[in-house]
Amino acid sequence: MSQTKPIRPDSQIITVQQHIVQQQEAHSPDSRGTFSWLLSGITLATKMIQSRIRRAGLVDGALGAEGATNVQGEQQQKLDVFANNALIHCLGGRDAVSVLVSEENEEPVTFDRAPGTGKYVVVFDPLDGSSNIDVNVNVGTIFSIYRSPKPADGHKPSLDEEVLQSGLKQVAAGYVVYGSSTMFVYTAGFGVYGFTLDPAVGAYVLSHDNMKMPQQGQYYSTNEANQRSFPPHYGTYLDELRDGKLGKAYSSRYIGSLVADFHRTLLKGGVFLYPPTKSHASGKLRLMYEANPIAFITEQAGGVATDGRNRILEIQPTDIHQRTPLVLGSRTEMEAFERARLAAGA
Ligand code: P6P
Repeated sequence: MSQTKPIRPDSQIITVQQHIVQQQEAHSPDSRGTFSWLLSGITLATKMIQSRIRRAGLVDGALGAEGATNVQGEQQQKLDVFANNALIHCLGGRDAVSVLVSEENEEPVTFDRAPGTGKYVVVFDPLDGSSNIDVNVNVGTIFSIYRSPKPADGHKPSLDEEVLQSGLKQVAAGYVVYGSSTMFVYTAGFGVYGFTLDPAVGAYVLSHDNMKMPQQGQYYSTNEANQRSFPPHYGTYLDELRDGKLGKAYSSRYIGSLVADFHRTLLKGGVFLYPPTKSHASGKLRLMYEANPIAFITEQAGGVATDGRNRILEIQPTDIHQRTPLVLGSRTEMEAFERARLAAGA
C-alpha cells in the first residue's frame, strides 16, 4: 500500500519566520529584519506558554487561581501570570520594542532604549479565556503591533501618543489558539496566514495559506444567557437567524474564549456577538488587545467587525483597558445585522 503523501515534504515547509521575512521583503524592504526579529519574540513566548498549558495538569501548582486580581478585577490564573511574564521577558529582550501594553498590567511597560531603536509598540492579552484553562477548553494569546509615532520636531512621542492609537494604525496583529493543535494566525496587512506548531520540528509551519472568511456561515456565537439585557434589535436579529430568514437555519456555538469562538468564525463563517449587557453596558471585550487585533484579521479575511454600529478599527482609544461591544463575521450576516439595527432606529 502506498505511503500517504505528506501535505508538504518536510524539506519544503514554510515556517512563520520564513513567511514573515518573505512578506517584509515583498512589501516593506526597508524593514531590515527588525520586524521579523520582533515577531520571533512573540512566537517564542507562545511556544513557552503552550508547553506550560499542555503540562498544566501535571505540573504541581500550575493550575488554579494565582490568588490575586488583575487590573480588570478578574481573578488571575497561575497560567495568566506565566503567560504575561513570558511575553514581557521575550519582547523586553528585543530593543525594537519601545512599549508593551498587557491586559495583566495596569500601566504600559516602558523600556529605556538607545535613540532610534525602540520603534514598535506591542499590545497583548497574554492568555485570553483563562477561566476555561482548568477545564481544558481552548484558550489563546492575542496581540497587536503598532509603530511608535515618529518624533515630531525632535521630541519623543508621549506615552499616550505611543499607546492610544486607533486599530487602523496596526502594522500587524495575530493570535495563537491553544487547542487540539497550537495555531499561530497573523496578518501584516497583506492577507491572513495560519501556521500549525509541529512539535517534531518545534516550529510553526504554514498550514492555512491566505485565509478567507466564507461569505456566509451557519453559526451564530453569543452568550445567550445575557440576551434579555441586549438592546432589542440584537434579539430580533438572532430570531431571524434562528428562523432561517437568511436562507438557512443557524446553529449556536459559544465556547467563552474569544480566540476559539473567533477562529471558528474565521474558518466556517457566521457571526460572533458580544453586545452591551446589563453588567457591561459598554461591552465586556477590550478594544486594544481583543477587539482591534481580531477586527484587523477579520477585515483582512474579507469579513466585517463593528461595535454594533461603527467600524472597530476607527475607534480612537482613550484608555488602554477600555471595553467595547463587538459584532463581527461574514458579510452576509453582518449586512443583515446592519439592516436589523437600522430598522430598529438603533
Ligand atoms: P462571558 C474571556 O474571559 C473573555 O474575555 C473572552 O475571551 C470571551 O469571549 C468572553 O470573555 C466571555 O465572556 O461573559 O460570555 O463569559
